[in-house]
Amino acid sequence: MTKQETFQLEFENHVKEGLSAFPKFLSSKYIYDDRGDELFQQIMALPEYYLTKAEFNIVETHKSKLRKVFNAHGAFDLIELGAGDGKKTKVLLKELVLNEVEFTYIPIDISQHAIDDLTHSLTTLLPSLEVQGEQGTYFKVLERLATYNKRPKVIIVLGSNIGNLEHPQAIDFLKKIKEVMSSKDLLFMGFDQKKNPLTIQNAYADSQGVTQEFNRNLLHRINKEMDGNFPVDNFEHWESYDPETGTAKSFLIATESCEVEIKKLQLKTFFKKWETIHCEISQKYDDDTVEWLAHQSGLQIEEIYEDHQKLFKDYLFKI
Ligand code: AVI
Repeated sequence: MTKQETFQLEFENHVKEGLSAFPKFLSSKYIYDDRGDELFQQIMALPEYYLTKAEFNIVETHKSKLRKVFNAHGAFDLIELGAGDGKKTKVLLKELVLNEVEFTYIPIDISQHAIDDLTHSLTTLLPSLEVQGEQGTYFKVLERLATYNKRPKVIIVLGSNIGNLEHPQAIDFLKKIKEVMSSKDLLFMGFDQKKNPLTIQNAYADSQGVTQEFNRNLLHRINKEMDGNFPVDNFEHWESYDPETGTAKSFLIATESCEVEIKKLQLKTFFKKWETIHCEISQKYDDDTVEWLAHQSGLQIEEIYEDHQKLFKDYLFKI
């Protein structure tokens, strides 16, 4: 079975499970086809979605410090998990290249398309940069790199992607990264912070409805790829941020009762009016919570970087 076929089967099993459950759920992991990627790019450009701008500010402000920290043990591999379009990373890469630091940039992404686009744009922007894109799941590639590459590793995970995982899965994710790290390696990771609840609520319930379309893409994908008949326009996006737990939750809510048939799965499922599908969590953190996650995973916080509006933080970890 190809990687694509395995992923598709996983998606189908997930849909079967999530739509047969009570309450119903679907994972935001499956939003990202080409249309989903494009909608996420639009989200990152929204005035309300402060995360990208804040992390960009962190990288821009602290780039020279980061260069020194990353380069502390000489030549290294800069490994990025979930590279995307690399807009924030490009600031770091430029800083390293302009200062003639010896390193190889290794972006890892599940999408070969994303890797190819990024590599292509870097060839023009920074011709002397050594790029070695790797397509695949993070941990398989990381394990392989840890076995064959003996230079110190700096692993970067930007964008608070960890926030889309519940705490136990986040710990699992950090533990897996920790397993491939040795004493000279570093992990640099973004964690969106708890703040005025309204700022968070607005970031995930934008006035242009892009986040709604982003979530609805799950239903479009089911209709297209599994021969489903979701009346997509009858599902509205609802965001609910809990300032106590720091969890922002996304739902799609049926505004009319309906029966949905998904032929490929031989599944019929009924929605009552106002019934929900839980689609995503976007966890917000504080230093204590990140400290706890690090402790649970066998990592130590070495340094914390913050943007000028105090919205977002990147943490530097070692083992
Ligand atoms: C990818 N991830 C970190 C985004 C977030 O903020 O949770 C996904 C997203 N969902 C709605 N808007 C953005």
